[in-house]
Amino acid sequence: MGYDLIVKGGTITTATDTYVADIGIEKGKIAAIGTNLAVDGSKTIDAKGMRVIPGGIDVHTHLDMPFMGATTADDFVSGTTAAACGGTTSIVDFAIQKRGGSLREALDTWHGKAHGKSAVDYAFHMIVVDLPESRVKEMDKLVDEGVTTFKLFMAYPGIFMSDDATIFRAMSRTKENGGMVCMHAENGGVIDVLVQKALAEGKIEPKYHALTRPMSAEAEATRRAIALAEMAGVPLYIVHLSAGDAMEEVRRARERGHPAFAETCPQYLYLSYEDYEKPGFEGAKYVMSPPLRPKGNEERLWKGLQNNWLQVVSTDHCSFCMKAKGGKIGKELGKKDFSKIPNGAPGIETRMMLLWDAVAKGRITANRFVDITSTTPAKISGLYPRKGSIAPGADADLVLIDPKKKHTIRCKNLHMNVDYNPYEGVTVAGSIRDVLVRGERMVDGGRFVGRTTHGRFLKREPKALERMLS
Ligand code: DUC
Ligand code: ZN
Ligand code: ZN
Repeated sequence: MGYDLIVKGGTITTATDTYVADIGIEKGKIAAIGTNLAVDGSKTIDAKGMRVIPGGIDVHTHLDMPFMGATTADDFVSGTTAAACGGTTSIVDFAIQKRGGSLREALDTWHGKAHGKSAVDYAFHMIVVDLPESRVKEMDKLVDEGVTTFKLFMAYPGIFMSDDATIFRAMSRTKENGGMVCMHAENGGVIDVLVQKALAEGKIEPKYHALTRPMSAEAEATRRAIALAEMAGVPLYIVHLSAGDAMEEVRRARERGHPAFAETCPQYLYLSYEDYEKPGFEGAKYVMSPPLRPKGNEERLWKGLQNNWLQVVSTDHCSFCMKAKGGKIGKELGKKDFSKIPNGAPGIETRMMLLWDAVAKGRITANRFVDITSTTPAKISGLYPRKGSIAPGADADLVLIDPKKKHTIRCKNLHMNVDYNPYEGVTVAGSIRDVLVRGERMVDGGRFVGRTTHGRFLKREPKALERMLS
């Protein structure tokens, strides 16, 4: 008897190689790769003419998250269905510590939100908002349970923001326990002053969200975060980097030998400040933090991706409807005050196709595309080689891209539970045809056919970066 399933004759594309072969799958794992694998009763998927890539890994999502008086439109069911349809087979979502609460409590809450409600495999980061010395040891326990990354904020005073002492304390602990700090790097204190000043002057429209969060507030915080990591002697991962000036800080740190890493997101590559100037309240669709930057900034980020000054593209998927839906408040909350617009935008379903379009346009190679959307995210977050690779023994998380089937992004054809799409009407070069998560079909011919109970919690390995760098 042959394999459970053979993906036949596709162009296998990894972070390093491109070749035509068959992939034999057994018990959800890749069992063999070869030419003309014997079918011998196996089911087959004809992948001729398709690109076969390791499933996308989105290491930055917010599903079922309460934030700024609202709750994200997507929960784990809709968010991970959308992820699968968009070629993403694993996500790392953010659990959030309550001020004064334990990390354990927060993790249990997020396990409850995701367990039995996810189409794709999932892991968690922990957002730390409150870390007195007495709680530091709680981090070790999380690392033991596979929650190895801790997001801290230098922005959102009064909600998430940590002071330098807290950040340094958390970083120092990751040196002991093999975890890593992920940083939201914007100077929240300065931004707060600018926001209050704008509001006092009657500046209430969505564009003031961007105008009160300058690039230099991101660059300064990035520089400070790197300095703190250098003092603690630990690697650092900057999340959702938007500004070219902040990227230069990461680049400089790497050049002097400090292991600093950063992700950017499609919105910073494809959208710009001009979107805030759309008529009426339209600009609210793009209110996220950090904000969209002036035209020209995106060219710097593309250059960063080409040169490995940026290593990952994630989404920061954090969807809010424009208008209230299903009892959930929307962005309209900030109609009279931009600072009350729930921050965030949808992106989990469109990341892979937007980035594949960059391959078609010659901005990045197909191998670099796999590297920044799957392999390096897996390596940095402690999921590699189980995820992020096409190799015997790896999970059979495979995506078949039809590189010739252009399609136009339309909100009505997507699976995210949100009433707009930032890329409405944009035509991209390829389409996601088939998606497997651990050998099980999630998408067939572009249609979702999976189970939203299939996804499993991924316990991640500590010291991921040490392994990656050695
Ligand atoms: N930025 C957003 O836009 N939304 C959620 C949190 C964040 O950092
Ligand atoms: Zn953030
Ligand atoms: Zn985020």
